[in-house]
Amino acid sequence: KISEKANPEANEATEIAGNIIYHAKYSPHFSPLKFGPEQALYATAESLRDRLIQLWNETYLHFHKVDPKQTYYLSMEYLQGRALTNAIGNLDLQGPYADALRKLGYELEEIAEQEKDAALGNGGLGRLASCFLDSMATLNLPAWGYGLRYRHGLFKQLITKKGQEEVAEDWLEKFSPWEIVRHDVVFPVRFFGSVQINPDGSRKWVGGDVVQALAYDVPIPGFKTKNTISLRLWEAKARADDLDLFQFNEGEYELAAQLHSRAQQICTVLYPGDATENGKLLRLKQQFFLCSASLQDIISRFNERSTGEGTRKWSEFPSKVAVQMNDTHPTLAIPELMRLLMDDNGLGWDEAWDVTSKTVAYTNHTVLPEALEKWSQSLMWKLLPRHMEIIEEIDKRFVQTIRSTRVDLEDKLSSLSILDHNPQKPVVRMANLCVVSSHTVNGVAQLHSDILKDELFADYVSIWPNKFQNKTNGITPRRWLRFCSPELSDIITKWLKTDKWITDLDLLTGLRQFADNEELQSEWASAKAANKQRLAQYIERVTGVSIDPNSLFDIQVKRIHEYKRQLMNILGVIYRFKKLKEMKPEERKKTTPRTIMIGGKAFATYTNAKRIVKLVNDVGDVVNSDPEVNEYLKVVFVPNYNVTVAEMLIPGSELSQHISTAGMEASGTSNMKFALNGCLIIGTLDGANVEIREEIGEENFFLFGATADQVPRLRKEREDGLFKPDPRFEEAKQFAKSGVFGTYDYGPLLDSLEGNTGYGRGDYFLVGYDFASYMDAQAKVDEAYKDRKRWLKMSIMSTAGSGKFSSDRTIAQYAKEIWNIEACPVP
Ligand code: DL6
Repeated sequence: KISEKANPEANEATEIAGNIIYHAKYSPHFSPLKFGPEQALYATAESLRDRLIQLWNETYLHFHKVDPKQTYYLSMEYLQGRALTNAIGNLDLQGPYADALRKLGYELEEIAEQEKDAALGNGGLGRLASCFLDSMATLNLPAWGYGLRYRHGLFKQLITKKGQEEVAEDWLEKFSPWEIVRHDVVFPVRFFGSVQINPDGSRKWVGGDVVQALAYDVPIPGFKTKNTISLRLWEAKARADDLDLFQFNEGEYELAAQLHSRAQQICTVLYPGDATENGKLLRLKQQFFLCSASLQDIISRFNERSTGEGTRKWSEFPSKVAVQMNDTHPTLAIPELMRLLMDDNGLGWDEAWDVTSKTVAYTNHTVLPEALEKWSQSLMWKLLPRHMEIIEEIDKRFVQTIRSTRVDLEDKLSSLSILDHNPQKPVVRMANLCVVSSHTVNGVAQLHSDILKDELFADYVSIWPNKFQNKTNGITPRRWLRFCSPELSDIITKWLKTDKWITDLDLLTGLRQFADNEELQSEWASAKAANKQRLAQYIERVTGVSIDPNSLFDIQVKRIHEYKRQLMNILGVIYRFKKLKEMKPEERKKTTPRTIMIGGKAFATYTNAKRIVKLVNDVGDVVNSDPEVNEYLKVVFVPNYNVTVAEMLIPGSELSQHISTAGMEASGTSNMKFALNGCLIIGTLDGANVEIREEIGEENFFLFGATADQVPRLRKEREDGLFKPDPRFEEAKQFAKSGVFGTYDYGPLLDSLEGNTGYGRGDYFLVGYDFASYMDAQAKVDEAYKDRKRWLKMSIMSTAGSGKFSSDRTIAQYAKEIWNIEACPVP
């Protein structure tokens, strides 16, 4: 007792332990009398939740009182990962929680490992949204996220003899302690139906199906601040009286509950397959559901925060609300806001348009043509008849304006308009709707924003030169360094003599002056070694492959896509394996031992991506069991790549591959996480790689490959048969086809690297062209790794140059240059 009085942390730990026990007893989710690790996780999370609720309430009340302009971030995806360690870290309660759990017989890490990832995303776009929320809260910005509460996320990836298999994600199978259901926040969302014209000429959307959107708030704590914001996730529900009791009692159970079942489908999975008409309809429903529920909520908050002098003027709306559309998925926010303003609130077209276009902004995340969404007009008329009327009117007015002001663009109008009237396939082009309606459009790295301005949206730039901006992506330094690599973080804090870098990442440049310092280098090497050791244990646990912690850890983790060129990576591995096999034992001993880890999910219907996963696994099986070679080379496919796996891989990485065809990766964000953790990059001049290389210094980056402006010419040459492949490329392909890696037919995959396949033109992604310079760069990596001092210096310089890539910087720029919002710290 005496020592606790003298030590406030010990006091706090005792209090927390008491609170954990209280929750284990009185907020039970399991049978009583058991306090295993799982029970401890839920009780610990609930004790934190108490604090988060308190902070959330204070934040909400404060925003309500101050009534600042608020941003709403609309995103179909969030990749939140685990929340426990993050909440404890952001609330600065690491010590007390670790002590409290120790009193109860547990280590904090052991309990944290019980938690499942909240996996409501697919890849970089979703993780970016989650990093942004962390920064919004940390910067005390009045900003919120809106998304959907998918019960089964995207999918869980299993690796079997067949390659990738998908099973439903089970993060919500038991209860999630992090969400607070708001039974009073429910909005009706309509689908189908028809448009009724009232006697006064106004229009109303009536009939159809109506489902209820119920709000679940996930509190997002800022780092060392009281401000705690919301990720508000919508769940779709039918009402009790939607159940047809008569039919039910007649034994027609499915028919009786069809509205319930249709509502349930909406939040079942993220990106349901869209090859069928049903699949397309469901995706469109999901998008509209997110937009409609969120906008009704935003409008009701706008009215609620009225100063008490009667209802607010709608013209004030853009000075109180900013809506950011994360890619085109939430585009329906535009016609839905127009509809709510006109049909439900009586505004005229001009007034509603003025409000809408001053409120919404759009971030583009890809230039890949197949990812630029287009919805069939007939599907839209069926599901959203009123919205189609509004979209037609927006398009008509846009076309009229251009016709009367820009005759020079007349022949461009067919591609600039929102509606594509191609009789074979009339569609709505969502990106065009976004550009026409938004006050600001941004890309996510300088190169990508330049491509948007110079190519994809060039004609729009000539109409609205000031509409287009760049906002280079960023990552939160809390999750991606402080919490996932405490060892390296402590070293950084020690050498910088401050931990302020956690919220002011530019301070990392202070490490540059010590990059040659032997003491720092040795501490740096031991932190890296500890992280590698931890990673090696993890890999053995999940794959059964034992890897050498002294080998060079080389990692490529991201969604599997042909433009990201995991195929080039594995062809390089195949070539390396062949050469190692051909070497004499004494020659092999001189090589740099490497462990190559590749991870990522292939979209369930993307055949070539799944073939790549299979190839990596097959190559791994052969290489890892080859007694001559496996001391020098190991190949591991890391299954079910997600945020938690990334938190294990990234701190233990030494080299990471960001090798997309130049011009195709909008930004990339894992490149930033790796660089921040002192991992060197082998990469092309693509996306944010360009800026990372500028910041960390070209001598610290293994560059190769064609540049974005060379790509069209090279594709043409490839098509015209003018390309002379490097012999190493041919040798690797032939070896891959030779049957060494099993009986699976890799012909169709490898043939996409030549001939008229893939996108209709052979080797669209230029693997063949870039392979030679890729292999040369890999040889430079091997040499550099042999020089330990040089490598460590490069590693320190990578971290030191990563300050620009904090999502705090990105979000501060969005706040100032797009949203026009200011910090609103809770006192
Ligand atoms: O901006 C976040 C993230 C970028 O870092 C990636 O480069 C980009 O591919 C990704 N874009 C998407 C959009 N859909 N597709 N494809 O996920 O956004």
